Amino acid sequence: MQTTLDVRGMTCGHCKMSVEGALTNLAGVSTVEVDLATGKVVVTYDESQVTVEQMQEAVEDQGYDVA
Ligand SMILES: [Cu+2]
Repeated sequence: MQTTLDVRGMTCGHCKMSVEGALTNLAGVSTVEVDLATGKVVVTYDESQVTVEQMQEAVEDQGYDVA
């Protein structure tokens, strides 16, 4: 499965790495592509292992908002 999260509040490379790291750490997430300019985060995942809600929580735990 693939989903696109709309993440608000990322401003620099460190933000990008924080979000990428938090999502990549979730079991079931295989790839994460962050577009810093638009805030779009494309996640490829196994829906039997992880939910979009868990991804949102992981991003929010890093201090960013998911629209
Ligand atoms: Cu930053």
